[in-house]
Amino acid sequence: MTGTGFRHLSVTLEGDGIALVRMDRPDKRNAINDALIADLGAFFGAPPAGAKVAILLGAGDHFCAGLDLAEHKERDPFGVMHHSQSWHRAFEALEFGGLPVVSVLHGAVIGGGMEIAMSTHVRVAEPTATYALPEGRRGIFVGGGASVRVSRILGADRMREMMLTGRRYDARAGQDLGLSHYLVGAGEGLDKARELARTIAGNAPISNYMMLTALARIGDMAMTEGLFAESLATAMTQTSAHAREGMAAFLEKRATDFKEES
Ligand code: 1HE
Repeated sequence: MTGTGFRHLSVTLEGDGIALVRMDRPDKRNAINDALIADLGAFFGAPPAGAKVAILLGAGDHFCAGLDLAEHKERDPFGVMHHSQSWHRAFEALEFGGLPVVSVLHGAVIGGGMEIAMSTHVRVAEPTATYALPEGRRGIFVGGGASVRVSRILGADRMREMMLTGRRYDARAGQDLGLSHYLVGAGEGLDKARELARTIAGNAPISNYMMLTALARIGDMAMTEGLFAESLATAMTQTSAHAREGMAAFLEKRATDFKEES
């Protein structure tokens, strides 16, 4: 199945419930304009029925070159606030919408491209991947969530140094720093992403849902609240039909058969 109605995304629903979501502006290095943000928000806000996992990638030689500097228009502070928040809404839908997302990172993972990438749950990098936050050179600031999501991974100290000096991290350094979870050979990213997506799709849907919606939020809480929220999440999960099926399948030495729960 191929999705329609998007301006800069091409979507294919493969077998096994894997949705291939490709940012499709290779001539502009998949730079993010308002239409692409709207497409990402629309897809991840309402993923197609049957999608269990998404793989997000960029067409051509780059994942994403960040904010579209050509379509960038001057706005008043209110306008910039709305624009930044439109990115936040799209990437919130991506991170917390309930659909696990595996990204394939290659070439430029720059500025807003890094902000999208760090919203994805599992990141596979190829050797060409380059990470940078050149906002300081352009006279702007991050506005798509990097101060939170990149900081969580690198720490505010390292992110600040990266922005101040314009440092670029290559794929090896990115892997060592946690910007990617897997570093594979040239051209091997999509195969690895499919392998990981199939594993994720085999988990109980309710467990995946809790991992996506609870863990990052619990990480933001103080210990008492975090432990309480964990107990609530486990109470929801462990009393589900998926838990009964998952544990029974193990004890009966058979494959699991997870049905969608209401
Ligand atoms: C673009 C963009 C873009 C390419 N906006 N048009 N992002 C940046 O500062 C990154 C800017 N881009 C680059 O550094 C380079 O383009 C790349 C390293 C990504 C790729 O280099 P290369 O040699 O493969 O391509 P190119 O020749 O530089 O670009 C090809 C075309 O894509 C060219 O257009 P053309 O009409 O001349 O063919 C470029 O203008 C166009 N292009 N990147 C618009 N970003 C919410 S805040 C987020 C803030 C940010 O994201 S700041 C980071 C912005």
